[in-house]
Amino acid sequence: MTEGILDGKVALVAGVANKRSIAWSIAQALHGAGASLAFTYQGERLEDSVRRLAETVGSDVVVPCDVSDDGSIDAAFDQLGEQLGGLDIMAHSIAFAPAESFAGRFIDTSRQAFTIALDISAYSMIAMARAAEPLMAARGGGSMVTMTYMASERAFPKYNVMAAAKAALECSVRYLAYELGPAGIRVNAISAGPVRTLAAKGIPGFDQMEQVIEQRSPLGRNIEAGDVGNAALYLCSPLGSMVTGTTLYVDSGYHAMGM
Ligand code: 0WD
Repeated sequence: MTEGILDGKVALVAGVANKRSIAWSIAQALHGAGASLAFTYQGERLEDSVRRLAETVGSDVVVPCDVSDDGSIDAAFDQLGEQLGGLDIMAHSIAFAPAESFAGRFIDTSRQAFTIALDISAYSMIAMARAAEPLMAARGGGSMVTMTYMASERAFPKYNVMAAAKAALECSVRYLAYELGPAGIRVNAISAGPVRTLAAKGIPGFDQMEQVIEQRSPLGRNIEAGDVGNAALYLCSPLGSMVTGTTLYVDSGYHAMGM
């Protein structure tokens, strides 16, 4: 049904670590709809695995980009601009907080952990949006999507400083949507239910989060990364043409429940 809907479109996917990454599911959904793909990876550690995955979707545009470093972001987008000429879609699927942030009490969050979590998980979306803006404007508009979690709105034990980072990210999405709207660029977030990825392993009580979804969500089962990929495809394609500044829940409807 969505085959060919993104023919001729160029999409950048940031945040692939391995085949379980949500970013990889987004890449597959966009590729399945006809988009040409480019990837950024965090550092040498991930280069081989990202290159290998990129090959399977016919992409050889694989560029290093450590979002904690402005120089790295500038260099990545210079290279992407040269290689691609423009950009229609950007998927930001990146987050990080020091491991100890998830272990203790939120009240004990250090200034340093707070700064790192907010920098990598929220500021990076602002910086990447700024770098992508001229590439999308050159194509007459575009669509950006980022990944969030409902701990931004309600307290989830142990999610701690990452929850504050996600709240900042969701707020940033609204401001980016407001400022980029006149250029025809849409900006949205997907609030996903728990998905078993590398990042999820670092969150204590992840199993319990999955159990709660099964027991209490309207649909009664956990989501899969592919469900997020499909939602991203909707937001980044003409199907979502008038949708911007919003958070779309892909969580079996759990957010709708009071208890
Ligand atoms: O249940 C889940 N897995 C959920 C994840 C539920 C709701 C939201 N999310 C969000 C995460 O918070 C994140 O924003 O989805 C996004 C993607 O997370 P993921 O797919 O669950 O995790 P993973 O496969 O680990 O990808 C995150 C990647 C990093 O991987 P590792 O595990 O190596 O830290 O973010 C990237 C990196 O590839 N990343 C960076 N990229 C560039 N520069 C940086 C950095 N400094 N730091 C982390």
